[in-house]
Amino acid sequence: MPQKMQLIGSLTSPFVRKVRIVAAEKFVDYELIVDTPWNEDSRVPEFNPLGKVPVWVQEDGKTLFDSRVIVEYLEHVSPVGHLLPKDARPRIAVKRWEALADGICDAAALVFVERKRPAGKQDPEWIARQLRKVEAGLKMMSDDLGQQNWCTGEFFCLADVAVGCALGYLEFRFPEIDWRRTHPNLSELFDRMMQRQAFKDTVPVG
Ligand code: GSF
Repeated sequence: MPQKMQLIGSLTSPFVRKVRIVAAEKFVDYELIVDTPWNEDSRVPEFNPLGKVPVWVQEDGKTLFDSRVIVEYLEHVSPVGHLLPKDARPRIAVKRWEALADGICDAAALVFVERKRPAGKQDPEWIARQLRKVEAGLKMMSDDLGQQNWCTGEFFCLADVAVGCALGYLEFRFPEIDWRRTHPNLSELFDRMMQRQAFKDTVPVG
């Protein structure tokens, strides 16, 4: 008996949020298994040897990671709510936006982890290096968005989902980074996205 598809993830991860939003926008039904990889009793390593969330479990039990692979899979299994163009050039442009947004999340997550270490063991230069990546990434996002309604122009797509998850993660974990003031166009884009039910339903908690 095939099982229901499952998403294993935490309620704070921007990468998990990206998958939750894509699944919701494409009406893909699945069971959310909440598991924080940092917890001692986390079962994530049983599904992903890299120990990271999100992990997607298909009906036949086969697992998928990372978030970029999972969203490609979701685009393939559900014929509605296309979020990834089929033609190479526009598709690559969307994946580049996703790489930029995910890269900001990677750098921010490294700061979050470093700040959980005892104060005396934290490396301020390492933190400063990661925060420079976040700031430079935000500037490129803002420059590339310009005054368009959505990241790639006319229509909402995966690029906007990834950017929205990155901005929402910064708002949640790094309130001291005032991206809304330095990049008003990103602020308008984020508020536009927050009107969508999939974004409302996945605001980071905890
Ligand atoms: C990144 C996932 C990730 O870093 C993806 O899915 O796109 N390239 C991957 N997940 C973090 C949680 S969070 O910061 O979003 C994670 O699971 N970290 C646990 C660990 O052991 O690094």
